[in-house]
Amino acid sequence: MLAGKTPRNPRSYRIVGPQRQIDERETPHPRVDRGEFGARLRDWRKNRVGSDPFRRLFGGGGEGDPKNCLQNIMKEAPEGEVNPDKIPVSDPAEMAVQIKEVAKFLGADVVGITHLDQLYVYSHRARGSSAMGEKPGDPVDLPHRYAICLGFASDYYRYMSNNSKISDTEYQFGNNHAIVPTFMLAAYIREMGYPARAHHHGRSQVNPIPLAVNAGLGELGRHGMLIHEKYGSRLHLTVVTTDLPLNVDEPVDIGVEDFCKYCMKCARTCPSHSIPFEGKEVFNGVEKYRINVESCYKYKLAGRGEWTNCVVCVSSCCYNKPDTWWHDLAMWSVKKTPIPLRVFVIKPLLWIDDLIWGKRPWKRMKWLGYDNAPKSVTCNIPGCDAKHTNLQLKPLHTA
Ligand code: B12
Ligand code: SF4
Ligand code: SF4
Repeated sequence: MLAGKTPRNPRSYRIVGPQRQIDERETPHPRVDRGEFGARLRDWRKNRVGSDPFRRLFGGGGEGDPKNCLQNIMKEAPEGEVNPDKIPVSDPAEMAVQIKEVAKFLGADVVGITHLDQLYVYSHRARGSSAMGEKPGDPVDLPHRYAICLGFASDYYRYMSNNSKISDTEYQFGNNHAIVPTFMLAAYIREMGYPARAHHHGRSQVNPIPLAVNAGLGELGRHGMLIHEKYGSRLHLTVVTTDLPLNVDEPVDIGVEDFCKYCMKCARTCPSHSIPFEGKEVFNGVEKYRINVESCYKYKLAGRGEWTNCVVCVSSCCYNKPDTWWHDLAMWSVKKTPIPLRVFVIKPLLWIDDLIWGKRPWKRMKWLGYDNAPKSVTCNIPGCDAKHTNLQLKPLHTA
């Protein structure tokens, strides 16, 4: 059992017992690949990429050449050497400022730094990487001291077209778009003479969410994701781990804990009913909200060639708003209100949210020849004669 470093005052989760490192082979993607969530989902994962050339750019089995997909290429990219000519660092606070500026220059929208808690490093790899000399099942050795957490914002409007080819393209692009800046930041630190490793969608040895919460990027929401004050959950997360001396940030309180108690908009809009209306639960020594991973994953089957990644909970979340003065004002008023009184600010804000944005936020959109207008879909479950549409809110058959 490894000791975790509990940062000061994280409100959205609580360590209540001993934690252990997670073996990446226990996480959902390898479980689906092993058929643990059923043969249909396993086969879908192998063949989910259809005939759309834009979708094929983002990989994922089936048609298309993996060499046309950045994510696949970067899985096998070798890590460069650490420059032997080390640049001395006399002021870790100044270096943290510089690193954040470089990360933003390279393309990150938000950056925070925390200690690399070994509890959030996978104990073993599920997949190998020949470039890194790693085989599936190898133990992970990542002795770095710091985790630089990067967030890359997706487009608000394209996500609001959920679930469609447009929101799917935006989501997939985000995964790929975050790879190059993360790779370059790690390379920059190695050229400064310090070890550094990039963890992104192509290859990651860490769970970015707890690290990002501890680094002050946001708080953990009821839907199980990090919520940022300005971008909500439409942030793709990556991490650079390193030994470069850096000052660390503290967790933030942006009111997520209080909102999630009363709001439940994600739980109401989730088409597969995977988000709990109930309270938090304890898993691996941490008390936090936890979604039903299996039903969420199976809902991907409902995409039927139109989309592969549901983002309904991301776009429904009341923190997901365009960059406007009134969103800043709402956030400011919540943060300035003492915790016991927040309910009096939050309840009216939630009422306004439903009134203006709707109980199930969604936008019609046409883009690059795609159109997300509701259309009927053919159900491929034998014997089903229900009329389904691609936007149907009731659960589709996904088993
Ligand atoms: C496998 C996976 C999935 C699976 C399973 C999700 C899951 N909850 O495990 C499926 C396909 C269902 C999925 C769905 C989605 N995913 Co996903 N997914 C992952 C992946 C690759 C691994 C997650 C994992 O290890 N889960 C297994 C265990 C650890 O899960 P768990 O115990 O339920 O814990 C979850 C949280 O509570 C938190 N967590 C775990 N331990 C601790 C400890 C502490 C202290 C804290 C605070 C949090 C925390 O992390 C877990 C992931 O959500 C991560 C990237 C990564 N390397 O971690 C992205 C990731 C979590 N997914 C992401 C996104 C955006 C999505 C989707 C919107 C898109 C989609 N449809 O695919 C949905 C949203 C579903 C949801 N409400 O969570 C983002 C979240 C970004 C953010 N702002 O937080 C991530 C981080 C990818 C990235 N690099 O940006 N995903
Ligand atoms: S991604 Fe979709 S199905 Fe999964 S939890 Fe979010 S809303 Fe529900
Ligand atoms: S939609 Fe509401 S309950 Fe769900 S994560 Fe966002 S604030 Fe929390």
